[in-house]
Amino acid sequence: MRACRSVGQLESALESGLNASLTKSCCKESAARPGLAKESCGILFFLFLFVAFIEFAPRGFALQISQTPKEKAQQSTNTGRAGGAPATAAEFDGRISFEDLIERSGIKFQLNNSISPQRYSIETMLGGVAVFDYNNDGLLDIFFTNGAAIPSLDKSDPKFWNRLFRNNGDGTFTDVTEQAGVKGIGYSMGVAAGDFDNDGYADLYIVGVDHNQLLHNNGNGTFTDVTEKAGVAGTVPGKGKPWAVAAGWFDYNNDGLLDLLVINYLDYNIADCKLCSIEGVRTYCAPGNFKGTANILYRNNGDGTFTDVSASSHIGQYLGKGMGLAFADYDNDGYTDVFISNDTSPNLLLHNNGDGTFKDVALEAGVAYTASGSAVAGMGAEFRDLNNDGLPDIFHTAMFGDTFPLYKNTGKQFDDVTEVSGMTAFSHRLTAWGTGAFDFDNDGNKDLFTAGGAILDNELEVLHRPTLLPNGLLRNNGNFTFTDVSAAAGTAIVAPKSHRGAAFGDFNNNGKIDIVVTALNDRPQLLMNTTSNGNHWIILKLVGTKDNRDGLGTRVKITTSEGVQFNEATTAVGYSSSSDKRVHFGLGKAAVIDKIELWWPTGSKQVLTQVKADQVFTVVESR
Ligand SMILES: [Ca+2]
Ligand SMILES: [Ca+2]
Ligand SMILES: [Ca+2]
Ligand SMILES: [Ca+2]
Repeated sequence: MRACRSVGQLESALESGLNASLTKSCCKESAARPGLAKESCGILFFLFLFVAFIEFAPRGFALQISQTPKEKAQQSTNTGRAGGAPATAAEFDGRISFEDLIERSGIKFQLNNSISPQRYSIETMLGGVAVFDYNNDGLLDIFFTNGAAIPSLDKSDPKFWNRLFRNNGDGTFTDVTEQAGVKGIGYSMGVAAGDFDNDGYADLYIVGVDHNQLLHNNGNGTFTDVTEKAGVAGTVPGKGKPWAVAAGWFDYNNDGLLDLLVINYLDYNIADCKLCSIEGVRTYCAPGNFKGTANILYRNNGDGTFTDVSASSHIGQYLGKGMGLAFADYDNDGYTDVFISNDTSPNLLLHNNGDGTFKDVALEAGVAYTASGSAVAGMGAEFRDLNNDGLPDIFHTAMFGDTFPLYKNTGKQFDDVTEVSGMTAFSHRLTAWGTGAFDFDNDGNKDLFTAGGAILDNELEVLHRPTLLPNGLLRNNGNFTFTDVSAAAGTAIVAPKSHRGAAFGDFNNNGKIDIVVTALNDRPQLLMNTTSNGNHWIILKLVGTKDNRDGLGTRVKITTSEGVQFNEATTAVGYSSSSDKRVHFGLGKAAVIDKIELWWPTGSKQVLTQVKADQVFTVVESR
């Protein structure tokens, strides 16, 4: 969050007038509309692929397919769409497309930030969303964080409750907030789902301005607040409870137990916080008006309690203004590392030394600043291998004028490839929060999604730029270049809103990654992936036995007739949000995976061969 860095930036912003991105998107959309002949051609091609799939689908594989009945039912009855709506011709030309099905989903949630004339700064930072299966029926459910009254930070009015929606498997969801006991307390921001006690049920950690909360999943549809017993209230000695925006689960010491990293934002107290104006108009303060804070690392003791190891791990010595959090073992030494995008202060790349300590190597690795030496307004973060060379790369969103930095992992350091990748042209006039790298068209290359929205709710008045911004969709061309396909991906992608958090997962188990996006003082978007190109896919559900039950931190390599791909099991993706733990791969034309190699965090390697495509496949860690 940054209102403006300098008078010069403000002046250039004023000169620039209205953000051209919306106009650009609209023009491209009309120019890109396919003609009838192309649509007909696409339909015939799809039919050919469908017949070919039926004819040549491989049979009789040795490995057992492990799916829940609902997963099987979903796949057999739903070949591409939620809600059972008929396919439109536009879906058959193979391009990435999404449709917002929130209206028919039954999800009545509205993200309520309780905006006040004082503009206390916290209002613009909401909110996160988690995509996880809380009741283990094979269907991804959705949890939203929510605000509270201001300045009391009281959540007793139902319009401020956090909300849990159960996926019914037919495109609709049921609000189970009250029965589950997950209304929450205080002004909530981020959420992280993870099974911290390895009982097979995903638990929730929620962070916020004044309260963090650990909710244990009881396995019967209810949750119990165990924050106090577990010792994870999010307080810092001598500092009280800092304003936290994100958290993530990972096993930093490879003992089979998920540990918890809490990302704190600013040294802030609503009772005496600074209030700011631009040219006499009250608006949100730039982060430069506040000090940064330390983050918190909690080590899981395995008995329902955690120990604050921020000091001994050295995590606590690195101050920042943390926004985005993402995990990956970027140097393949078997220990999960941490990337944190900071708001107007240098990013952190915390190398896991394997002895319980971390060292910030962002500067020497080349990810602290952009190529021009700037510490930009880091927002949501992603840490995934974008060119399938086995080395996880780094991407994060930022604000208008920054461009969104993209860093290619060369094995020795990271190269800033923002300009040559096409990211500058796409993003230099955009502001975005949530992000994620997923293969939306199942062609074997992970694409990028960005959730757009200006930082100020009165951006138009004070900076002469629109407050509501479109989302962005970038198709990965496979050679570290990306093509902006937002306008062609459907009106839901480019619909301007104050988008914030985004979480990713396959809600109807059809192999295409869907997205849920929050928007300030608005309904969320339920972006169902309607891409139709006949490409194959697999979703791996990892079950750790020696390792953490969710398998988070497991590195996965697959080999098919089309080459090799890499991914890693993580739920910490983007901004304030938590995505499906299952590992997805698009397979292109390959209907079989010749080899799946898994490196579990505690050190064992597992190899599977000849696995059939187009299924949710459970991999239990071999003992
Ligand atoms: Ca479920
Ligand atoms: Ca659990
Ligand atoms: Ca590592
Ligand atoms: Ca792709």
